[in-house]
Amino acid sequence: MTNIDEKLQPILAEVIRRNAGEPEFHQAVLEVMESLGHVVAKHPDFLELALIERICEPERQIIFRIPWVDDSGQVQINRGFRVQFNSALGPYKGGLRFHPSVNLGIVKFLGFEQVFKNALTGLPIGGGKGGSDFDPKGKSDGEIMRFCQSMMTELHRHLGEQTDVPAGDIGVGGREIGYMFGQYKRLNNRYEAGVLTGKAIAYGGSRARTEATGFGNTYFTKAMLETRDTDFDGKRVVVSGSGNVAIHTIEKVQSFGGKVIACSDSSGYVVDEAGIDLELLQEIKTRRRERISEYARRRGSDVDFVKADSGSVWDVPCDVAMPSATQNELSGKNARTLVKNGVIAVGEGANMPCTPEAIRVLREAGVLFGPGKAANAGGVATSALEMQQNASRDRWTFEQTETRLAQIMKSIHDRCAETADEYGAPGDYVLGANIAGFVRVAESMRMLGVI
Ligand code: NDP
Ligand code: 2IT
Repeated sequence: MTNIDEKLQPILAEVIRRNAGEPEFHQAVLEVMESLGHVVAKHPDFLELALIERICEPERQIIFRIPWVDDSGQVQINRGFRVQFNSALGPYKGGLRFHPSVNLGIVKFLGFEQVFKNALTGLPIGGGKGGSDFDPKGKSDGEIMRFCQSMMTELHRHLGEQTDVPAGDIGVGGREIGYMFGQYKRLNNRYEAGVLTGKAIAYGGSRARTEATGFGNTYFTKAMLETRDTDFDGKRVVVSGSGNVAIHTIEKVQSFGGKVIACSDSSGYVVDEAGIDLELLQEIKTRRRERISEYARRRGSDVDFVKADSGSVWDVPCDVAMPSATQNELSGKNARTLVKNGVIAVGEGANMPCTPEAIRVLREAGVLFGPGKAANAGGVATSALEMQQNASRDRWTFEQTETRLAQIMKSIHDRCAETADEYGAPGDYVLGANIAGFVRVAESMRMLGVI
């Protein structure tokens, strides 16, 4: 706790005590607390009004049973979660994750980060997160649909376009959102388009929402590079993962002239010195839902596949690293390798992908570092634009939506940079993001009374 202001130490100790066994949640809270020393010196009322304690305590946590029947007729049980973290700025907003690792602590870390991320967008959205320990891998389309319907049969009573608006995250894309929206509509007998985002364009989705997180991180990272008078042109870039965020990061980086030479999934990584063939990657990962080794097999002897237990994608030398898979996927050791290989910027597409040690190594080496709650905010920001289109019964073109996204990312970047300057830490986007997000939420809560 050495980097934490002494006034904040008892608050952190209490968060750890009352949320025992939730290391990811502790990690997310600790990172924010490390940035708040100067804030409480400037705003003593935040301490007097227990605003920090209140922000660390979710408004509501829902845990429920999800029974469903698999293709062999066997009854299966999963656990569902929705943590409605903070609604000071608007309805709870944040994705649903389907992955066997999902537990309450992971959902709480994601919900906590979401509160500040959503505040940074400047849009009227509170923070929440949810999901299930359901593993979508290897499931048939019918099993996915029955699971999604069962999940929504319980979840629907807690949602509403003015109450709580989920979207996708790991394991939840357009297909799952469609099944959940269908079931919500059936249960409520009303077409409440704004209750879920990430919908297909055909029935109320926003153009550019699918691309938004990856595009947004690329815009954010480009803005960081510009502070050092450089850009993506000709840079070697490594993107981890090969899901929604990774694929559209690769797409945008390539459009800015960067060369993405490696990407991964949980089974391993591929290195393609010619530059990742995006069309082939999408065919394999998005349409056929196959493993990344299939990319190497289809590309032939020029492309290496390395299994996850034999190496890390961060061993591949690059100028820019964009972790876009999952939490704690980039360790201190990986960060030292990146620094040794001359990395100049790291933009977090995933939520909390760098361990605290990795962040320390990168910051000490002077690497530009864009924390997830700022760099990956383009996804949720475009979700808010989807809600706006639904509320006004309008639909925007791809260009209109992407232009708004690009403006939002630039303004998040500038806000983080200005806040870091104001608090005496120029170039420290972690401090800038944590303070700018926190202050917006805390000031709103102060005005709303003891809630
Ligand atoms: P997807 O499910 O589309 O893709 C996830 C990718 O990460 C896959 O390649 C997956 O590999 C890999 N991955 C997931 N878990 C692990 C793990 N435990 N170890 C190694 N690799 C793993 O999810 P998204 O692209 O939507 O999400 C990626 C990250 O971005 C997450 O951290 C998410 O919270 C964050 N994010 C997503 C947003 C969105 O709009 N979708 C918005 C902001 C952040 P495999 O297929 O082998 O599991
Ligand atoms: O982590 C995230 O910001 C998301 N998964 C997207 C949330 C949203 O509501 O669009």
